[in-house]
Amino acid sequence: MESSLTARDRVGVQDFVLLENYNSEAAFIENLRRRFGENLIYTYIGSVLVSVNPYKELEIYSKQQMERYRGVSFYEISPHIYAVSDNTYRAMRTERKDQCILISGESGAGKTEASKKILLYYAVTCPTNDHMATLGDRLLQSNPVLEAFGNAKTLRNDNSSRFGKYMDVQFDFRGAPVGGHILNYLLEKSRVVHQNHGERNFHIFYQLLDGGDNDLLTTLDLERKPQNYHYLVKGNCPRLSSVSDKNNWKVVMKALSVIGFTEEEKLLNIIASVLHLGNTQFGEGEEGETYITTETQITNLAKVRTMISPLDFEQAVSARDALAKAVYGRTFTWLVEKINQSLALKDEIYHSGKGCSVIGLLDIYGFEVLQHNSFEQFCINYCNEKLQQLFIELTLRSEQEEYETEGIAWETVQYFDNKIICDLIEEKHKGIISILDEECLRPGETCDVSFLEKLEDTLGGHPHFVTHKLANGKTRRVMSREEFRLLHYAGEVNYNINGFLDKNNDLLNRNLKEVMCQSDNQILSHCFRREEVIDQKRPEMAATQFKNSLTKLMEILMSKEPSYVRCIKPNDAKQPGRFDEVLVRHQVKYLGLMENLRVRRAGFAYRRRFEAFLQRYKPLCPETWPNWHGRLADGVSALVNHLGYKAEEYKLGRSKIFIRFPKTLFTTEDALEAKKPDIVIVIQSGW
Ligand code: AD9
Ligand code: MG
Repeated sequence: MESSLTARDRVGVQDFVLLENYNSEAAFIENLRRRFGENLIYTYIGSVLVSVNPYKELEIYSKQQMERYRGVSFYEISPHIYAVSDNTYRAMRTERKDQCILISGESGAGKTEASKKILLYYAVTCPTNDHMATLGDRLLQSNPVLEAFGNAKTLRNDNSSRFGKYMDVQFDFRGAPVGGHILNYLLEKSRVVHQNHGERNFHIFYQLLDGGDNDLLTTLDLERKPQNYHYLVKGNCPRLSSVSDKNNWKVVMKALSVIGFTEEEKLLNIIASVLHLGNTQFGEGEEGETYITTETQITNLAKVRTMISPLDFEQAVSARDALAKAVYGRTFTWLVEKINQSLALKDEIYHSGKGCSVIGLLDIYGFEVLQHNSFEQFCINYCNEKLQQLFIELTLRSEQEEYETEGIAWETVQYFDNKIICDLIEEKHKGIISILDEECLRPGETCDVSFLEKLEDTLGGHPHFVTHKLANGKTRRVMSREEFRLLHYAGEVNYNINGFLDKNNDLLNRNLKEVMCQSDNQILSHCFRREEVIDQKRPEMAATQFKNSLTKLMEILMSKEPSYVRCIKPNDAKQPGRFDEVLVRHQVKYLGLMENLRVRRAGFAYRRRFEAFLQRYKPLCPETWPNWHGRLADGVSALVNHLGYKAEEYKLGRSKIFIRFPKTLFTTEDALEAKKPDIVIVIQSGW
């Protein structure tokens, strides 16, 4: 604990519950800023870890650091992602209850880095199981592979995850990692065919072109320059200063081999085909029919098979793009399946009857507000609403439960319940997703505009829904006629409806599916099943699929004991040492950190188990020093009486002491600090 007054002034408090004025947002941010200035990027709110992205390498992740955190109580040592990793692990071991760590924060805030550090901690510090000695490596190596295929450079993050990821790590009865399983959510497929200015396509394309050797590129008939490929030039950003595509290519190829992958050739063929597909140009015939004008592309594409169909020009372009998206998206899902096979728990462990426990890691896209927000942002922000709801429910519930088990009266806390926004989006028949599905299915002329009208008819008057028509000039920002605005818990977002129906439909020309089924490339024939072509039933629409997968995810998370890491991005320039207060304040607000702190401090700033409290402060009281032999509660009583705590300053629960004001604790800490030389002398003289 950073105890002396001067240190506290300089580096702030390491747990926000110790802030004198816990209702003040300014004090909260000042505390973050001070700590950030000292490279102390981690701070607690009770057991929640707040992390500020340093945008530079800090020397705090070494093996020695891991050792420092092993088996050490949360509060004895400075806050760290390793402390959360270790505490979660120990809770799983001692309580035999499955755990999960939920990492949230906006794009670029450090979620993926945090999840990698947690995984590294387990891979390095946990015992190994003889059967699964390499599992730790495979768990770690799944990251570069998934990042190559699922991450991209965006304006906000040079390595932005464009899919959501939930990973279970399974441990055997001895605490060794023995298996893993990944669930992936909604890859942003539209990026395959289009990128906004300053952004890139998925990393793998550039890695292949930059890192693949000459023979490989010749076989795939690819040229080195990304500029030669339509699908790679939309963002006008072929290279990144912060990333070496060539080195990463090597890393990814090595990772694939650690995972035990044998289908590189087929996989790269698909990646190359997507590029060739993007370069396929169409011409218009005399009778309006479309023909393909680029011969080389067709020869190449024939390797995965393709065909010509009577479509007009626009239809042909959109069918081509739909095919590219489908091929890439399904290949990504296939890749996740492959990784899962490699991480799968071995039968002999599964059937050993000794039971496994699980730690789940959730690293999912953060709340996004762009200049132009579309269907993808709608889904991403909906997901964040759900996670916020879970967070509120679980933190409140666990606080209440703790008060009850300790026999201390619960004091109600006011907070904003975002259920109303979740309902607005997901409610059956009346919610935005239902209305969107209905519009997609309605026969006759439907379009994005009719969808917007339907939304206005059904949802007009909802306090969190606004459109140009409904706004009546009352809104702060002028809205276009093609937008609807949602007042999310994290702020207002305008969604442009163009493309909503198409993206939700996610339809692929049946003939194209048929061709893919027949492909000689086994990955493709696996991804496009014959049954799908024969089956006349319409598959679920994209938003509904996403909603259902989120419902399942919430069930998984609810069944586990959660820990939280809340990530904050200090500036938009991706630079070290810059702390933009306005930006941080916004995140503190929408991550609900002030509410979190209020809930945590409802009544009491600080709580500690009797034995931990006694152990730390026993030198301050002759009755408890050097050892207390009676009941723990009596020892704590004797101690606080001696220290002169007044009745209103604290309460004794069944196993913990609850202290109302930080000041009380600081005074005690300062007394301990002042006493230290004496204690050292006592210890040295062999007491
Ligand atoms: V997104 O929603 O996937 O776009 P994330 O995942 O929250 O986003 P990410 O973890 O990718 O962000 O972090 C962005 C960049 O910040 C990284 O590439 C690092 O350069 C940098 N970063 C993040 N955390 C740390 C850290 N603990 N130490 C050093 C960091 N650098
Ligand atoms: Mg990420």
